[in-house]
Amino acid sequence: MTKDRPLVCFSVCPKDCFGSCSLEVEVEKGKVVKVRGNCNSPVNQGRICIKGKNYSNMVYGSERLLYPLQRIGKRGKGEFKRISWEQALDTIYEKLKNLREQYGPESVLYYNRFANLGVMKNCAHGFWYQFGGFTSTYGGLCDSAAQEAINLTYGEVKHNRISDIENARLIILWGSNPAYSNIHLMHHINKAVDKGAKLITIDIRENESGAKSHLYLNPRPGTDGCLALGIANQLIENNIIDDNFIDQYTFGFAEFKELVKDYPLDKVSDTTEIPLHKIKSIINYIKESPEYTLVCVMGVQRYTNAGQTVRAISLLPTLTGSIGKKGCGFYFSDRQAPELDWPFSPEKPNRIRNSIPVAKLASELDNQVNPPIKAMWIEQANPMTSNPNINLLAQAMNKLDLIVIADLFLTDTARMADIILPATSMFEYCDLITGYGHSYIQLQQKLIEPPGECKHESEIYRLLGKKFGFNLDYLPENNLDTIEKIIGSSNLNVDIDELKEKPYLHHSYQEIAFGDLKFNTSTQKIEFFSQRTRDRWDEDPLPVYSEPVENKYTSPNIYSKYPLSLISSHAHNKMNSQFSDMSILKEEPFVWINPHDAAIRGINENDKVRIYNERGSLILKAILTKKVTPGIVHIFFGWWDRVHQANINKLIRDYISDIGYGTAFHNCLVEIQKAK
Ligand SMILES: Nc1nc2c(c(=O)[nH]1)N[C@H]1C(S)=C(S)[C@@H](COP(=O)(O)OP(=O)(O)OC[C@H]3O[C@@H](n4cnc5c(=O)[nH]c(N)nc54)[C@H](O)[C@@H]3O)O[C@H]1N2
Ligand SMILES: Nc1nc2c(c(=O)[nH]1)N[C@H]1C(S)=C(S)[C@@H](COP(=O)(O)OP(=O)(O)OC[C@H]3O[C@@H](n4cnc5c(=O)[nH]c(N)nc54)[C@H](O)[C@@H]3O)O[C@H]1N2
Ligand SMILES: [Mo]
Repeated sequence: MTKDRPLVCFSVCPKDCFGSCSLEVEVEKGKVVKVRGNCNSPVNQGRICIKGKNYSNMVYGSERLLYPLQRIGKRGKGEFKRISWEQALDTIYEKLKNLREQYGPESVLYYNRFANLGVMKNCAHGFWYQFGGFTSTYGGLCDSAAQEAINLTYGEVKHNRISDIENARLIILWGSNPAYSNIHLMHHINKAVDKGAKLITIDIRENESGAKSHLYLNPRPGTDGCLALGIANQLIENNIIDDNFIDQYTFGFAEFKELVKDYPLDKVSDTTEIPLHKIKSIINYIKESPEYTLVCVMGVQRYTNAGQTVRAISLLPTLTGSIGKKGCGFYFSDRQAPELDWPFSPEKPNRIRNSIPVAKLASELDNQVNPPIKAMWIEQANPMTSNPNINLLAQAMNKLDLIVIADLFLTDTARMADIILPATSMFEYCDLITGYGHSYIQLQQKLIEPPGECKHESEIYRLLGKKFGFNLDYLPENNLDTIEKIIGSSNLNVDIDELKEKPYLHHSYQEIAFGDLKFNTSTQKIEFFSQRTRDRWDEDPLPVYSEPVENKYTSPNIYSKYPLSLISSHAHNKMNSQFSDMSILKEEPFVWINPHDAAIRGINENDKVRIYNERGSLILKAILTKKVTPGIVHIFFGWWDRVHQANINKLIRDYISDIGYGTAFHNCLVEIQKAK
């Protein structure tokens, strides 16, 4: 072996994504020089996305924060000076201690989301529990509405091993764009289609996954629940159902059958604005292949009617008995891996105030009383880009006494902070990763030392905990000993050395989800009728359709000024709001608009356009395309204000979903004009 040959190590991408790709990383002289997919891993067989390939630029790029910073100018102006860790932590210690004394621990909002999926994120518990409490958020920006809806209906959120989709004869992609968001699933979908499977796409636009579709349905945004009930009605009327399966494994079918009678074809076509013949066509496809796979991900559940919509859609495969078998099923996400234990928790204080739905952070932050929120600690999150109603959120954050953020980059949120703490990248700490696109547990290895003065959260909390005199046993260091203890207390039948070589699958894993036909709902059956939906959410036990907010029917006054629906999707070159600032992936922000809508506004291809409503306005480049129907404008989510002046969440109000406290990002009306 020559002296300079790079070391090849295995790890995993911890990003909040379906992929959770196994990585092969080349390290040379203590630096990451190349990142590729691990060809021998059952997770990705070498596949990796464009961001993954560019991770070394993320680690070493000039945008990376390397030292603690303190704000010097006005908040939000982005003027900072370099300070030492000692200065940063002393300042934070003094302020937090005083706020706790004066207002109580609940005056601090601890805000953490899911930039990374690892269990080491729990290291914050040890600090905040010993702090005596805090305020936290509940619900989600991502999938909480759908998760809860599926739990209410099936008892668990899981699906077959993704390669099983190759056995499908019919695949319906509903509000999902795996070509961008779940490349492994897309790989198997493509193989299925090459083998002759039929593909149907249901999306408000021509998305990147539907190119090979045999049928395309474009519902009016947020009307998918109505479409699902209409399809159910047709399947039942035409006896394209599996009576035995329904009898044995479901609850409440008689009531459901009555409900769907209210959704005849012509009414469904009117409501969804899908031509009648196309709805008939999907019924025919299901008639030909009653055992089929339905993939339904986030698109349909970013509306105020999210939970009932997902309940209605998820029940369709049940009607034809497409559950618990090869080559069919309902796919949302696969959460079969056991939840990992965190064996270092001190006693939970009784002053944890769980009072802010994250969907409504912008309007609720400033509404908390006894005590009000005075400080915000933010890690693994970029609320000033990724949460709705940003201008309002900025106003509320501007009133705070202290904002601390740990991040790798000077994000829109970091720009609001008083103290910025430089955090570690995925190659600079170890962790255990459980994903949601598959059920493997994988070891993330520490491969290099952090650059500059970057520190992992566990170290930040240990240093700050020392100042407070906290018990450091509850603030474990980030190392393999800690990981080993987590493996032990989580009863995983695997050790670190095995995990270094390959991903781990728990013995309870089902290749074919629900293959045992056991359902963990209150009736132990798949629930058409869900009493829990009423008890927990005060919603109809049946998945009834209701019009979402902010559209031509529910808000005619807003619609008369802002007649276009703004829909945002996740981008191939970003991970939520991450990588927007990386020069190599940087681009001019653009909006898709139908040529008809453009023409009546005198807008031409590549024109700069102002897109606005009463909450805000931004300038983007117009792309004229029939991929969106008239009445809809489409933007990829994640551009920042600081880099692109194109933060679309300025335009979006903070609406919450019916079930699961989700965020209804897609209920948003705007207008567009040529920019002056
Ligand atoms: N490359 C990449 N991968 C990612 C991410 C990323 O940012 N970039 N993010 C990860 C995360 S956190 C998530 S949550 C997932 C998201 O994964 P997906 O759910 O696949 O992504 P989205 O882009 O939110 O939405 C999917 C589709 O829903 C459509 N849609 C919107 N509204 C409606 C509607 O009313 N009806 C119908 N039928 N369709 C509608 C959109 O046009 C879009 O094509 O991806 C994960 N993977
Ligand atoms: N309009 C619109 N808004 C959306 C969506 C949409 O479709 N449309 N999608 C929503 C969805 S599905 C999601 S999941 C949310 C995502 O919203 P967030 O969970 O806030 O995620 P990100 O925007 O990716 O921000 C994560 C931040 O954590 C930082 N980070 C990365 N690694 C580390 C680390 O190890 N330590 C620390 N301290 N920081 C780290 C990153 O640099 C980044 O700034 O956005 C939601 N917002
Ligand atoms: Mo998400």
